[in-house]
Amino acid sequence: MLCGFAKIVSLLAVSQAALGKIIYAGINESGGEFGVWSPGNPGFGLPGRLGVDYAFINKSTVDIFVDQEKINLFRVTFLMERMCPLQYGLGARFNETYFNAFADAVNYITLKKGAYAMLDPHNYMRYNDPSQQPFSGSVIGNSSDPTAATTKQFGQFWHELARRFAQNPKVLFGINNEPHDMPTELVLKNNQEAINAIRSAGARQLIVAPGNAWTGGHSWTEWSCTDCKPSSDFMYQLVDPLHNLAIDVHEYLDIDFSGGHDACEQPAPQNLEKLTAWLKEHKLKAIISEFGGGNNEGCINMLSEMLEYLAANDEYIGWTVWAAGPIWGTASPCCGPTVGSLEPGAITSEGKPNGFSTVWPAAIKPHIPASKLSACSLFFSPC
Ligand SMILES: *[C@@H]1O[C@H](CO)[C@@H](O)[C@H](O)[C@H]1NC(C)=O
Ligand SMILES: *[C@@H]1O[C@H](CO)[C@@H](O)[C@H](O)[C@H]1NC(C)=O
Ligand SMILES: *[C@@H]1O[C@H](CO)[C@@H](O)[C@H](O)[C@H]1NC(C)=O
Ligand SMILES: CC(=O)N[C@H]1CO[C@H](CO)[C@@H](O)[C@@H]1O
Repeated sequence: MLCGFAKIVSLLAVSQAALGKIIYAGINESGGEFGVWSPGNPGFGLPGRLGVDYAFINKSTVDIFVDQEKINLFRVTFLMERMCPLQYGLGARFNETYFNAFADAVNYITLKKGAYAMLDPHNYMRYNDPSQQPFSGSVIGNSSDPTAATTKQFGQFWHELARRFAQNPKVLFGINNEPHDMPTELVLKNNQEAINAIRSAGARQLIVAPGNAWTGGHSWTEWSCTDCKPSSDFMYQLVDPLHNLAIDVHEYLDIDFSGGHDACEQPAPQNLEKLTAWLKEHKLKAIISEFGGGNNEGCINMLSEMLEYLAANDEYIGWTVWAAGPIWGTASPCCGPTVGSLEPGAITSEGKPNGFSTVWPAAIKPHIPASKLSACSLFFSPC
């Protein structure tokens, strides 16, 4: 945390040379999954009210991010229990009202603004009770739980969602947010079912597959519970006939990697080393779809260091920082209670400028390879 300024300057100098491999840079648009947290009340918040309990994006702030900040990727969250109401069950039957609002957000980002949108079912690979997310809900494919949705149903859900976006080359498919505390074999199985379903729907875009243990990069090669073998033992077995697959990784920089503290104490370059080696060994790419740090010199240095590391290693093709979104209000989605969100125009709970005015210009914006971000990727997405 000492000599921070000198460090930032030298990192920036390096960054100019290292830029160019990052294809996607952007932010989480969190909000479509909001308004369900209520211990002991499974139905609470379902279906929820658009614009009150939850909302997908604010088009004006998406404009700011694209036109002024030059990002090209938004991760757009939604809740599977809203897309597939409990009375329908998980599968191909959607709530068209919820879908239309979600599609409107995705289409605005992609068709109107020309950026990419990663679809993010923010469900921890669980379905049926989001009331105490991230711990509630039955694990998808848990065959000893009669109330759990099956892996096959998960495939039906993905087939339908992918079919609806198959003609939009700016859409990326994030299979699910942060699987955890479940057999890693089952994460692999559910991921593979989703990949098969997406491809069989005729969709050719990039698929982003998570591992177990909250898809943490630092713990990629480690056991995370009694039945939770390392993600590294399984995820290389995923088969995509189009070879347009990347690994989804989350990496916060605070002491326990949760994003809940304002101090950054976990250096990404060291902590991602084993994951990077694994990606290299299996010729895989990764997107860091969640990360963040607080509004302080230590975090600003360490965020810069992290983005520098990603730019310097070909295994990483993109990132989205956590989080903007229209209904965070003064709440902090990341990194201690005083940072606020990254949503332009919003303030912190202390009435101060939020992370969009503090962390973003200091640590994130300098690493957006603006002129180099291009629609021409290594992958399917055409220019
Ligand atoms: C579908 O979503 C709309 C908008 O939130 C809601 O009013 C309606 O009750 C939902 N339908 C079901 C079956 O959940
Ligand atoms: C699967 O379901 C059984 C029965 O409800 C439960 O005991 C077990 O913890 C569940 N497994 C996971 C990974 O949630
Ligand atoms: C959307 O963002 C604009 C620009 O920051 C702001 O003026 C407006 O109040 C926001 N709308 C909502 C509903 O949050
Ligand atoms: C670090 C962080 O704030 N993570 C949160 C992301 O948002 C989900 C809900 O949308 C929370 O459950 C996580 O704790």
